[in-house]
Amino acid sequence: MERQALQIFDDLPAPADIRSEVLAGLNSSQKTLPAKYFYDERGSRLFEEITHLPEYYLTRTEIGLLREYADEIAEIIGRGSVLLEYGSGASIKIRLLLEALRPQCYVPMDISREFLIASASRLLDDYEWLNIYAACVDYSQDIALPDQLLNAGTKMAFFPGSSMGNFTPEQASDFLCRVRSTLDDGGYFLLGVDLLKDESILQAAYDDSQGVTAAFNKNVLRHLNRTLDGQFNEDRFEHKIVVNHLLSRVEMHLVSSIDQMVNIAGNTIALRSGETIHTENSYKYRLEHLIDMAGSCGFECTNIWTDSNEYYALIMLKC
Ligand code: AVI
Repeated sequence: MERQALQIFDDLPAPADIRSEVLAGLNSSQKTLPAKYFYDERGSRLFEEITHLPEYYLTRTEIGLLREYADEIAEIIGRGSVLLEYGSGASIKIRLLLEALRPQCYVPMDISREFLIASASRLLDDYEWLNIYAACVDYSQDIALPDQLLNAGTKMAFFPGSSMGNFTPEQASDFLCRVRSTLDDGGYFLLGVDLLKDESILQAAYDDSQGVTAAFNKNVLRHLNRTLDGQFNEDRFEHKIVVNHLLSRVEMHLVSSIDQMVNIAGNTIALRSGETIHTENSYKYRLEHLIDMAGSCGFECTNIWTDSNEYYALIMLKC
């Protein structure tokens, strides 16, 4: 591909889709909001802060694994690949692979446009040889990346941070199959997943002592106030975590602290005191289960790298 340091591709859902998705969730018997709406610019910054919290073991464990195994990963993939990252955020982790992999093109995909472009620009300053094709997309839905990119060589998809844990098992399976069809035969998928563990560790990781996760949870209300002309008052909600053993997931909720009526997108939503809006699921995986799911989409697992506590795993899948 010809060198053009930064290209930008936009394919975000139209505001009408956001409105109907949000109203459908708020009108269900268990109120819900899609977790992807945490991530406006402030939400992305708060999530960055979470990743540095002592209780949030996921990021530092994954970074440790990437540092330790970057060369091994590069030996498997080779140089000159097209490197696709789903949910690239601040594009920090990819830095641990870039020198070893030397891809011909890096394709960060994220829903937060400001964050995506700022992160891509910082990468270009630091890696003058790098081509970046920044895609502002909702990767939980179908994405049509241009053929010029998809036909350019071996592709490796990277989905770190246990972000797949924020999908339901059905969404995770659909996602794996969509990545498989984007990659073609010969492609690779490096996936970071959080593993099942003790409740106390999970509870602390999602309800930290500094209240950063609480602020992140409430940020979804601010974001929707701005995007859909809403009137949520975040002081009337409490952050709550439920470790759901039956479903192997940590749930985040916002609990209404009073009976209240909230206007949003031209509708009025009634909340009783104590009623919750379910804002996020973080599924925790068993390795065998994940490998089975990937296998049913046509992936073969070639490598598993875990830390000494077996809290977290990096998994290499081959098409
Ligand atoms: C992005 N995602 C994998 C995080 C998680 O752990 O589920 C989001 C998060 N929610 C609360 N803390 C962090």
